[in-house]
Amino acid sequence: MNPMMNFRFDVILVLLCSSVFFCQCNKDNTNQLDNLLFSEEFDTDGPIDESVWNYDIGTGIESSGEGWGNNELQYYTDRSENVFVENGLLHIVARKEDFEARQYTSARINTQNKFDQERGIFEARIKLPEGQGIWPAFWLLGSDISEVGWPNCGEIDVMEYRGQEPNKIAGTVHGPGYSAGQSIGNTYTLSEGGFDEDFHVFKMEWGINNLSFYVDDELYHQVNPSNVPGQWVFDNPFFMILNVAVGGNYVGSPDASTNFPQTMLVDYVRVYGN
Ligand SMILES: [Ca+2]
Repeated sequence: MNPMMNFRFDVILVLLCSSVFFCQCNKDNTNQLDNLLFSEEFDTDGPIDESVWNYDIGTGIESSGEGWGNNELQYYTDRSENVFVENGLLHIVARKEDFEARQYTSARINTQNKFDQERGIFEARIKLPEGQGIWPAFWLLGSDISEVGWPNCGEIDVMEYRGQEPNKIAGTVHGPGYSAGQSIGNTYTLSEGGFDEDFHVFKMEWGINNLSFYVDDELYHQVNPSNVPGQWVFDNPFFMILNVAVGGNYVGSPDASTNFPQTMLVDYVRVYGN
């Protein structure tokens, strides 16, 4: 090889090494997160498994304030009319009916004190309902919420959605100084069709100082401590929540165009860690 060839070879080698190193950095958060820690496949028909899940009941007045802190309109129940497992799928059903002085019922279930995890991959395969005022979500709250309150505990919305915009979902984080209207989120829009037409996988990878949000393995949102105008609170275990709200600040009320009942179907919820 002449000196010029050597030079070119060195440059190419350096470029190759840099790109390999760069890729390893990007994937470093996920490489160690391949151990299945939690798997809810919803393969037993009937009520939800209460060794894993709790029901949130009522209007939220005891915990978050009337309307679950968001002026939501539904009354959450544990009745089979609102929540059950059938044919491998969790069904959460929002209904229009008079119940306990409310006009709507639905369900919200959580893993508080039964399963929580710090860092890892949290994913669920879900087919969403649709319609003005329908607000389903797959989300996480810091397990220290009973000590420090919200938003100090942190909140990670892996997926939330406005039923009147069925082609778009959002992934969002809330914490002290960046909650509610100041939360840090981004949206993902389907190129065609709606999230009510088929199942999709909603995934959040939680590494050290990094949260990454995916739809069907497509990355659309990342958050790290430099993005949040407040304390980074994603260094404690979080528990999971699945719900379908009706009305509230995020979506507005249902109207004459909204068809009831509306059902969220969940095929599975899985958590991987190291
Ligand atoms: Ca299933």
